[in-house]
Amino acid sequence: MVGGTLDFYFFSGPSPQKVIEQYGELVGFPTWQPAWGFGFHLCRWGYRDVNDTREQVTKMREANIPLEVMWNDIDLYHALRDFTTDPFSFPADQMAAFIGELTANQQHYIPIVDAAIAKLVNASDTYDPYSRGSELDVWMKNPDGSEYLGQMWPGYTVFPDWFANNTESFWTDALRNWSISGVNFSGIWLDVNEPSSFCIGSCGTGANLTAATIPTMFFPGTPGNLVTEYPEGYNDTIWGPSGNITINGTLTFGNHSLARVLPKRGLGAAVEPNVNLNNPPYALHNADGFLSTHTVSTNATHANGAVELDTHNLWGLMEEKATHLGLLELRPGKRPFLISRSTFPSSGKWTGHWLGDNMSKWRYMYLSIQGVLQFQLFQIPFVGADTCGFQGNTDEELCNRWMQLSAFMPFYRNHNVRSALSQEPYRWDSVAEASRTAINIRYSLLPYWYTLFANASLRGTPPIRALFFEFPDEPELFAVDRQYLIGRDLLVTPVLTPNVSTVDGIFPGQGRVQWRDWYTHEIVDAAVSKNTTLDAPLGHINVHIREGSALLLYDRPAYTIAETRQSPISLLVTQAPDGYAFGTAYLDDGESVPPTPNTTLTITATKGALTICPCGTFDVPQRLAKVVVLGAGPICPVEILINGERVDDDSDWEFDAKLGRLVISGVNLDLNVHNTLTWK
Ligand code: MIG
Repeated sequence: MVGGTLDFYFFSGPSPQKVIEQYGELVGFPTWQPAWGFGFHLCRWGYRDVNDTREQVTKMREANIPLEVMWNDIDLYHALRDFTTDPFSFPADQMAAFIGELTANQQHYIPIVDAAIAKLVNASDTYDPYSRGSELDVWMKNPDGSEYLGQMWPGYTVFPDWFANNTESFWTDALRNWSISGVNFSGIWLDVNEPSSFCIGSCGTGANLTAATIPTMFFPGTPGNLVTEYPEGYNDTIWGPSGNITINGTLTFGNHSLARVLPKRGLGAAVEPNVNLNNPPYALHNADGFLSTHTVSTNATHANGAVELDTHNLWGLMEEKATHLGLLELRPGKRPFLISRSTFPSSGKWTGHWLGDNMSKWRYMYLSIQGVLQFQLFQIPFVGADTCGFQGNTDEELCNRWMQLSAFMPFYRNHNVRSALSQEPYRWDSVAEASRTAINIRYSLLPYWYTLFANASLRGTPPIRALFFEFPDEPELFAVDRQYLIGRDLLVTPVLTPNVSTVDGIFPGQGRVQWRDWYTHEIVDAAVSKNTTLDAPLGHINVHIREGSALLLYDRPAYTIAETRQSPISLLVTQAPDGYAFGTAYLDDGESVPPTPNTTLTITATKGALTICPCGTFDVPQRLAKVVVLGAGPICPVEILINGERVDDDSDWEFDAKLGRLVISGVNLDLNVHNTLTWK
């Protein structure tokens, strides 16, 4: 914002997490995500037609890499217009059939919706959303009351005015008509809703409409705009144009600079008596010059008389709200799924977010961690980066590491720019394998993710945490931005540089907290208050479990979220040296808008005992099949009791003295009742 009256709120905390929760109480807690939203999403700009899109779904299945949601970018559109399908490459009947196949396989489809609406180019042109919107008077205006003209991919455009009376119902109708006509989407991707416009300010009234179409030569991959970049350290001559690693590259990481030279800002603007809307005092200090560059002009006017100068940041927020409410109307009672580019305080009530056009660079994979952490502060916790990178070409090694990192982020989508090297995870064997490994862990952890997001929606608790959120008294953690926590209990230490097979990470707790390796269950021999070097060969992401945790898991993660949710349940309990462990798991049907029946399981451990206590009205269909207790030792138990009854068959449990690991597998318990396990 560049002016206006500023109200300041102070949040007393005292802990970092309390501050975030208190901010959430002010701006609104995040919307509930449907369970399927936590699946893996695949997208790119440049899928040529329905068959090209379908082929991705098939190839993912053949490679046995779980695909939950298939997306299309603006390739889908006819003449690049919103709410259409290209009659040749994406005919509506073929789209309906394709989405039908996805639905039959319990998969989902998401299309893009651009902010600008194409204006008719001549009298014989037909485009219903424009005509209908004009009838209902829902477009933004110039100060003189005439229609405000912008320019986007389809040519000259108008923009919905979310302050006008009919705009929400107009928008819902447009979504409904599109959905009925063949694009039966499960969710919506809101792009360019800052909103973007190619003209610098208004394109002016009386412009030549037919001449306005943006030449597709502006698209990446066309002459003059070729995609030629590769990740740092990429060796073009040795690796060839496939992005495959054939030998280790030369390390050039660290040369990349993001810094721009900013001009000095002038003083004295505030004393101007009358604000010039198009050249106001306190222009943005972003080195891009005119405030309206590539967005709607600051003097564009809304139905209530408000001007863009004062409401610019609300455009995306109001579009998100309208889209969320529209989806609710289309599918009453079902949680709307939205991903949006523009956000503002309280956007999290309506939508999730992706971090926008990043580059296929190691540096941007690293930056994605702080991006996701920032959006936890903003109460828009369902967020993720374009995995494997958007601009430029990726390569095998970067995509391998990134597919693994994003599997431990809330929103998990691989997205690519038009004409860059294909980067679907099946394209390289090592990336396919790394993805299967990481997605398998992600899906087994779904109950944990789901519980963290329930706590976000109920009280604003951030699901992803900087290390110092959990350990605020350890100053050595304040600057850590290459690791993060998922909830309280999982520490992620990804590789963020090329050509390495180890990674350095710090283990919080200053030696008082034990951390165990996710894969081996071994306790890490961690240095106190400084980095420990961990093995991290390609295809392996380090994840560690905090002592005192009790994680509810799906024992048999499957191809889709719906199938995974049928899985029997297992418990992974990591006792602290005094026997303590605690965790909760929030369970419901995964799709209904709360209030909806739900049950919270509270899992508590003490020395030699574990209780699982249900509270709520949701009937938990899955049974508890397995319990793993780490730190149950050091002495092998002689007797195990489940709800007071002795487990007689020795093959139903085993004990590993070195890990202090007790595995009880012969379990088949109803989670709707109170259960107790004891061992001695
Ligand atoms: O002007 O729809 O950030 O994800 O692929 C570019 C094409 C418009 C910007 C989005 C990007 C998307 C692209 N869009």
